[in-house]
Amino acid sequence: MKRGPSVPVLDAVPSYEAFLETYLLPNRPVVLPPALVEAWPAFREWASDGVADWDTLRAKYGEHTVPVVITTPSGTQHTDMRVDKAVEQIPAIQQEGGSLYIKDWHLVRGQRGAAPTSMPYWMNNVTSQPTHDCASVPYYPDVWLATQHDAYTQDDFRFCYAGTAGSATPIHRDDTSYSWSTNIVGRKRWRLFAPPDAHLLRRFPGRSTSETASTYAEMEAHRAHDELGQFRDGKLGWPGWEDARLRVYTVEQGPGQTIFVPSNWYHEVENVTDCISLNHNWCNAVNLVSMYNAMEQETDNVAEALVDVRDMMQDANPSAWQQDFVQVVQDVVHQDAGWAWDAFWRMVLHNLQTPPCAPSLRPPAAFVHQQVRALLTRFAARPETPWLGAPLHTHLHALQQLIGAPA
Ligand SMILES: O=C(O)CCC(=O)C(=O)O
Repeated sequence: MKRGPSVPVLDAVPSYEAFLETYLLPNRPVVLPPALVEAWPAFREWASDGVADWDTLRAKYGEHTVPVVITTPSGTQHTDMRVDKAVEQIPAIQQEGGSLYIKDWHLVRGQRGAAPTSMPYWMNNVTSQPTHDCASVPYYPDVWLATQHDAYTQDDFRFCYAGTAGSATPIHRDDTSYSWSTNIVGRKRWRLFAPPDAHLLRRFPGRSTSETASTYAEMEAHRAHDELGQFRDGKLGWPGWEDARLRVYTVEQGPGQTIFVPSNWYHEVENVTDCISLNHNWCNAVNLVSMYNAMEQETDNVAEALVDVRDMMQDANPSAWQQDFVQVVQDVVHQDAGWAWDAFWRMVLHNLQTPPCAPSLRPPAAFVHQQVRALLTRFAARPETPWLGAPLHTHLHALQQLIGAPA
């Protein structure tokens, strides 16, 4: 039996400094203990005798419309349906030997406007009720995406996953953001691949756009049939898998445990029993460079794809095409990625001007300023920067004032 690297599973909640130094800055995964979330209403309400309580979910949130994946021996179906309808189907699907998975459910957003006590968990920036106990979740407050989320994007990046035993999420990565996943009830098996091993998951390891391995089980089946490397039909398979399978980090997550999934780590999740979990994708100053790099890459890709549009604009208006072209590129980036430069810099400015939490729960200001200063310098050299609108330049100016960056 092969044994790969493992993810540390902590019995005690570390201090913020320890979390920052040992996991956040080095970008390493960790599993945190139930003590972090024991006060959450969901932790009491969503399990009955230690088993997922589907009836409670149906009674409380039945009218939410959610994405659902149903897998049966005859195939996999992706659909949107109400939570009550999904829950009603579970017995029949399980009898067929299948699974049902409610995924990417914006439960918190769906409860907006409802009483704070109807929230599945307590956070001062979700409920705006400072009296609620947010001290039990010491690291959650330093999140830059969710605070003021409506101001930056349409998304709140908070999800609930509720699935029956055997349901799974194939190998993927959450772009450059971090993820918290707190398992409220049930057991999940996680497999994670460190960023330097990402190429080993590619069908053609040297080509970053080639297909990514879909699931661990499927890759192992290829291996069992001697189909790694050269396929029977002559196509090259996944020659990297032989190494990837030895380097995979595996951990089983129990009820109440929270896994920190670092930025850019590919991962796969399998529900060993019926599971309900709460997730949150987020960023802060630590992975800001990664977020910036992704935005830069997306902007360059879109500009390159629109080169014909650029030429047409240039021909039509040789003296003043840049501003219009830059705006078109920003609009497309916004459509593709959910945000563009304006929202990125607004997010940075907002979180520097109004930090979401106390200094003891975020990296030192000198570190944050250094991260932002380096990005401002890079941004100043980008070809589109002079042509971006006045509001964005106002944000940049305010940031420069705040951190003393060169104008
Ligand atoms: O629990 C799952 O099925 C997927 C969760 C996930 O991929 C994440 O939190 O990043």
